[in-house]
Amino acid sequence: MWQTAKRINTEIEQADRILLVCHKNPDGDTLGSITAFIHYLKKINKQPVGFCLTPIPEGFRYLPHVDDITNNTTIWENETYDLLIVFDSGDLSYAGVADLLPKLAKQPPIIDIDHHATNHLYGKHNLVITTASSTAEIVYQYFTYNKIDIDKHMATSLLTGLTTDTDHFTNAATSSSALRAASELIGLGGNFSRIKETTLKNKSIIGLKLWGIMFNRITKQEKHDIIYTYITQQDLLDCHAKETEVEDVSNFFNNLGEGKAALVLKEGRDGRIKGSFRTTRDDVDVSAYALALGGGGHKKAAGFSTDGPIEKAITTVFETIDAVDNKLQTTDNR
Ligand SMILES: [Mn+2]
Repeated sequence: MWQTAKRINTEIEQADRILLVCHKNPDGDTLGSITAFIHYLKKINKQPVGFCLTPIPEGFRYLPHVDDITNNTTIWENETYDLLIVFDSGDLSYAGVADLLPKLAKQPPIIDIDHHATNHLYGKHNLVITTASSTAEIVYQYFTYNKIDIDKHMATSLLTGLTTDTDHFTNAATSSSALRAASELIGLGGNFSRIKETTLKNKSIIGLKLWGIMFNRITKQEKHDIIYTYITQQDLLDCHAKETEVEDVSNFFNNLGEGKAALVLKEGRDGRIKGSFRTTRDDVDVSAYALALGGGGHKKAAGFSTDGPIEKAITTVFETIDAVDNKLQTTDNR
């Protein structure tokens, strides 16, 4: 694995113009990873260009160089880059650039840095560690392995990724190496209190009202021991809320002491239903369900999208879970 880190370092040394991509609908991990890397590349006099297909949440504006990340797709048209680095994306469509890549004048070598179990290993070099808490932890290891100095700006970026993907060091991804990395990063000047302002002290009255609606709808599906809830576009309209205001709910469900897994369904503006599974149990693999529903993710946190309306999606989801469980049983019995 660390051979790959070495090869990537050599590849970067030889490159000049480097395109960096964080996944669409970016979270703290993909943003923390890309901004730490942009900062590093600038320090060594490279020309990094950051790209994200969709807007960056306002709360993450404190990260260094977020203004260097554009959503302008013209940076792909007929352009040439020496290298392309993709952060926290299992494949290029998840990243949001599958359709953009062919527009480049020349196909650059791709570096894939990620921790998703469902990663397609689409890069020339794939620094994919599925046991890592976050992509930021892998980037931290990468810098450490290659003896690259991590300054306080990079530390804040990487600590953001670690903090958000471990849900403030509470979820199942919180390993000793994640805590060690976080501790080191705080020692290097990572601003943990600034991170918390965005990730914890960010609740609004509107947001809490939406949570109230979702909490009211919590249902336990006895057969599979799965607890679920949902939110519709009408709910958002009724509360004058934005979609981003429901983001944290599926993580919050991790605090539930009941059920083998939790599922949150959200109706999108296009009528499609996005679902996210969470579990804290080691014997449950929710990525198998998500995969069967056309999505992907980790064993303990995975997502998918399916046709609406909500009632139909609920039926589809539990039929699929049934099929997956039955298949697992047949393989077990062999
Ligand atoms: Mn991640």
